[in-house]
Amino acid sequence: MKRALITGINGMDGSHLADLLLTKGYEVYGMERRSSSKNRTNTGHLEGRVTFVNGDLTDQNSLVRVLRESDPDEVYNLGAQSFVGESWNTPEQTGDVTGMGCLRMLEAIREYGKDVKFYQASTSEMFGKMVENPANENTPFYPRSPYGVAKLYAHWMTKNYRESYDMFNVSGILFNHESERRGIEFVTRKITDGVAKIYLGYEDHIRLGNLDSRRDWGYSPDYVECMWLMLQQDKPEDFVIATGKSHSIRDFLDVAFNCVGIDDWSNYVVQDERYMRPAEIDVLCGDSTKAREILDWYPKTAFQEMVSRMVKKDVGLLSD
Ligand code: F7E
Repeated sequence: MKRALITGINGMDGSHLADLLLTKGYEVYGMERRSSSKNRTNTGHLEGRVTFVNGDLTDQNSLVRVLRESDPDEVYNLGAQSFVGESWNTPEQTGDVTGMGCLRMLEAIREYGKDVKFYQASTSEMFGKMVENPANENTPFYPRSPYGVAKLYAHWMTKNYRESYDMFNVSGILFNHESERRGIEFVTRKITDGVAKIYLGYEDHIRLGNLDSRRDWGYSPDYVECMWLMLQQDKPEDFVIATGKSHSIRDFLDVAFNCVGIDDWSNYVVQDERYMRPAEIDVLCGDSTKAREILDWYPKTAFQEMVSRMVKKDVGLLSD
């Protein structure tokens, strides 16, 4: 039986990846920080099936301990300060967890000394102000946030340790991906939660920032499959994972409001300066031809289907 360690187990991707690996017969270990109030909203259903271990990406020795406890064949580094907007408020902490945290895990694996395959959660935020559209594995990077810069450091460290120490390290450069388990601070879930509240009569508007930015949005359960596939290859390589289609926040609003029978949402959305970013990425769009050719991966869930699932889930949660 293979053993996997997932950092960031309680996040959206961590919980979907754990679900997937359990169906494949893995013994799954999930790393979380010790805290008095556990955030197991996404992982409550995994209690008893996943072994939760205490560790912190800002504490080198805790990572070595976690590796000894879990003795993994595969490590998926999904832990991060992952909210781009927050990274301007806490740039140093973002650099420490999101950038240095990856280096610490790579060092811990070296120290541990056994053959461990390593997956790093790289991101389309590294392309930032895209110099080529759609972006592929050879497109130059131009991050636009402290988060994007920290992720780029982690990305290059993953590659550097692969080349320096012959480690099986891969980076998945994933474009935006969402699901019913997305945190409420991200725009997609903020919208689906807001639409559900308006539909049920709890609120009368949603406050948002820039409505014109465009993102290439896929569905998280489809995307975690790539993480696993990348570690099953003979050769460690990096892959761009995307749908190849970009939609604006306005498009997202159209579909989400449409799910509850509202065609014109203009009276329900208020633009608020507080949610504007110091530097914005206008458009992100990715080309995952390499993943299709080598991993035989393609996105299964359409944009409309994903939005509709998220709205339905939020209406259900608020109606309970
Ligand atoms: O913003 C705009 C905002 O916070 C998307 C993370 O998973 O994907 C995610 O990062 C867009 C931006 O996600 C609001 O300005 C407008 O243009 O949902 P988001 P993100 O920044 O794209 C990448 C790939 C990651 O790696 C990240 O970890 O939506 N926007 N109004 C807003 N965004 C938020 N959060 N809130 C608003 O009210």
